Amino acid sequence: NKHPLEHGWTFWFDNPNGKSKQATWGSSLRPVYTFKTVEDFWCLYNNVLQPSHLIAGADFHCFKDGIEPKWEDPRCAQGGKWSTSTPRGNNNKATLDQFWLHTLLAMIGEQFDEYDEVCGAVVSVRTRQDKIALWTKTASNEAAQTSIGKQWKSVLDISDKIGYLVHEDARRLDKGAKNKYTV
Ligand code: M7G
Repeated sequence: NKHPLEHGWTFWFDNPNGKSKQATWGSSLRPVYTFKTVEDFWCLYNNVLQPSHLIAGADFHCFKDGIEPKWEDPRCAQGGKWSTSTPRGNNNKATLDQFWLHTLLAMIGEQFDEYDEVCGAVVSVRTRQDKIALWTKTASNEAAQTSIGKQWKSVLDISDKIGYLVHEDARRLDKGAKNKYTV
């Protein structure tokens, strides 16, 4: 008897070898696995889903079933993301795996008070600095977002400030976009 989760969740993978400056963003982004039970989550996680298995340039996305990990998805379009990068150093990869696992467990266990606001999470392996982000639905809802941001920091056990970037600002201003909230 498997233990069902509140929602199904889908893992998406973006093949960095398929990326080029000319290619349209997201053209190599594909849903790869959907899980609906605790047991299936662990099976996937243990076999494939640790970020330390990824090569530089790759991302894992884990989103609520039915939500695409794109600004363009109607559930994401008015939203934004909290993000943090892992500290440099020897334990970098272990820390990234731990951040990712703790984020996934908090999401699929619906641990956030405003769990309905959560769309999904993204981990990005980059040569300079790895990063992880938590996407939420309604950027204008400051109370919900700051509550999620604070809870996420406690899930990750970090005390450094984290910022919330609105997708629409990222879309319009790219690297010039500024955080809307910090906690
Ligand atoms: P990034 O999220 O800043 O991180 O994305 P990265 O550089 O470490 O990969 C870089 C660029 O990809 C952005 O400036 C956009 O041009 C594009 N991009 C990223 N996302 C998440 C989206 C998206 O959801 N939709 C579209 N159309 N472009 C995106």
